[in-house]
Amino acid sequence: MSSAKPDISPHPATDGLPPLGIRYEAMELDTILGDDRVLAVFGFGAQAPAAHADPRYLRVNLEPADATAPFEVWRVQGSVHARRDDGIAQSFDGDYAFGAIEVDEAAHGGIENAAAVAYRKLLAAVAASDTPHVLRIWNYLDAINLGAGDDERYRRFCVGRAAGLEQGFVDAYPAATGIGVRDGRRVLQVYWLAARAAGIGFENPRQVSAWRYPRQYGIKAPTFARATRAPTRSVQVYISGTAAIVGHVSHHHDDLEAQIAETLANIDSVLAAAQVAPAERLSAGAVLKVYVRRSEDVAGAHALLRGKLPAHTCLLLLHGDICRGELLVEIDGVQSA
Ligand code: 3EB
Repeated sequence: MSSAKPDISPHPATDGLPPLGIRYEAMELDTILGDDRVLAVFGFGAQAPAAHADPRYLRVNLEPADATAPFEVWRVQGSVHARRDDGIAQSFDGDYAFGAIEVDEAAHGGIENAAAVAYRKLLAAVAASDTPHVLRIWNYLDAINLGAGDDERYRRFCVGRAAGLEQGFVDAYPAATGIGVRDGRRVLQVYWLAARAAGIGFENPRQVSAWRYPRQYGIKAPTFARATRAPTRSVQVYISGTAAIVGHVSHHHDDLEAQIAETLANIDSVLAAAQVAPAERLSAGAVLKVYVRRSEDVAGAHALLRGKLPAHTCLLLLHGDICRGELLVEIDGVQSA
């Protein structure tokens, strides 16, 4: 008889990762990257450095509302190793991994196949790692609303993403964001956060799950959870891109204030579903990114959110296109408690 204690747990060990540190910081990029506890750094818009030899840096081509946007910095507890191979940038500290891939659309026959290629590479990269559990994905593509009906670029992206995901995640769908950039550069950008332990996906009772959207929104439904609760020792919930969708229907056309109120109601609802206590929901422990379609709405969106959220909630406002033409604003972020 073996003296080894059998593992009777039906679930993988989730012994409680340290929460990821997520902050907006206005420091020099090289100073930030000098810290080996930094897992990833994001710059936003044309003023940010386009690239860096360090694989941990990624520029997202969404223009910030303020001329000088801070960097978004992800910090971990372990020391980070980074590498770039086969066009994929990755960094690891043992608990977490950051990964980023950019796929040239023309080189792959268009956005649909570029998405399939990106997701196949993502799955292969995480499967080959000690951090196979994808907690969160961001997708940024140019001209997201271009094209009519099922030919709309966002819908073709969804078809390609579904094809690329045939192998499937090891867990249920992670939380995600899908937003349009306007840089005219037809390069699909996908980046992700993965962990050595699995998170738990949550849906929003006020919304139809994205993967169950009816046919009218495209051939292949989007594949994401409304939120992922990270396998952390303290509560940390990654909130997907959230907009004024109730059921599966967009609400409050042309009404910025009502769309923001509905979006915040949706975020509160999904955080409640993820068992975040009322006092912690959209509290000072939230770091939120606000994507605003029309530049003339940015100041108004900022003022409305500042009026509704605690003073210490971190907000970053970016010009971005939302994947349904009638939506003026979308918010994603992380709630820590
Ligand atoms: C929505 O609720 C808004 O395609 O990955 C939000 C988050 C949206 C992620 C995606 C799309 C995606 O349907 C759009």
